[in-house]
Amino acid sequence: MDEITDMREMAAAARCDRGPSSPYLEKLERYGFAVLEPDGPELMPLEDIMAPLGDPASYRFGTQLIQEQRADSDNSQFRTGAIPMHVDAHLNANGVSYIGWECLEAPYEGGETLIASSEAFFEAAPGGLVETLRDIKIEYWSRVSGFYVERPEGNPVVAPVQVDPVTGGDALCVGVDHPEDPSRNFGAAVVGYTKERSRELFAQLAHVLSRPDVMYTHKWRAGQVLMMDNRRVLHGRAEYPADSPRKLRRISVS
Ligand SMILES: O=C(O)CCC(=O)C(=O)O
Repeated sequence: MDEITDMREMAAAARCDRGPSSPYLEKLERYGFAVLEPDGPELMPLEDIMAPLGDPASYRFGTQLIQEQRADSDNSQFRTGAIPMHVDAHLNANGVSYIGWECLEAPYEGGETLIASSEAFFEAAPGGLVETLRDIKIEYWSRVSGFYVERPEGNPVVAPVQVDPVTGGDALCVGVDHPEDPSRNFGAAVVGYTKERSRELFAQLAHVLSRPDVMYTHKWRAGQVLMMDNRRVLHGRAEYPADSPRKLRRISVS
């Protein structure tokens, strides 16, 4: 990853403006994500930012999602707890290559979006863990209703090491199970492992993914757009207080 050794440095390099000639596509290709700042007289709408990257990916709710607190929701997207690191669309029949979020209201505390570079993960992870990842498959299942377009073939079973579409190197394609949270959106288990062994592997993964040389913590400000290549970085969310605002608009494309 050139001379960059810390994800904060990478995030600084991945920053650009949100104007009509923003270089965000180059940033996205180089770093796997880009942060578009709302400075300048003209801001590109999120739809226009996403347009060169593919067609909007449909979920059960349609193609765009407003992410904010909703009373009595069983879906962690609409609550205030942490969301574990994952890539999108394991559970959705329509794939996702890029995700764009626009911040409509920033939380005053917490609620950071967490971004882990898959390339940095493979540089940081112990060799034994990477070898194990090459040998296993992980099954995922949904724990929420009305969110995903169900896959006709049933629960997806996915190899955690895939090919990075830009570098041709390894890409980490996982959702970390977090059984401590009884209301999480998805469950996951390593095929053929006992529950305990599976838990241990997810704990090891979560540990490496949270290292500062692997994960960047993005603190929101209103008007920013965060772009991600879902095939090259993982994401999650830090919890935030129930009395804080937090409103993001998400469009994913495939
Ligand atoms: O709210 C966020 O920052 C991330 C939400 C998330 O994990 C997702 O949309 O898949």
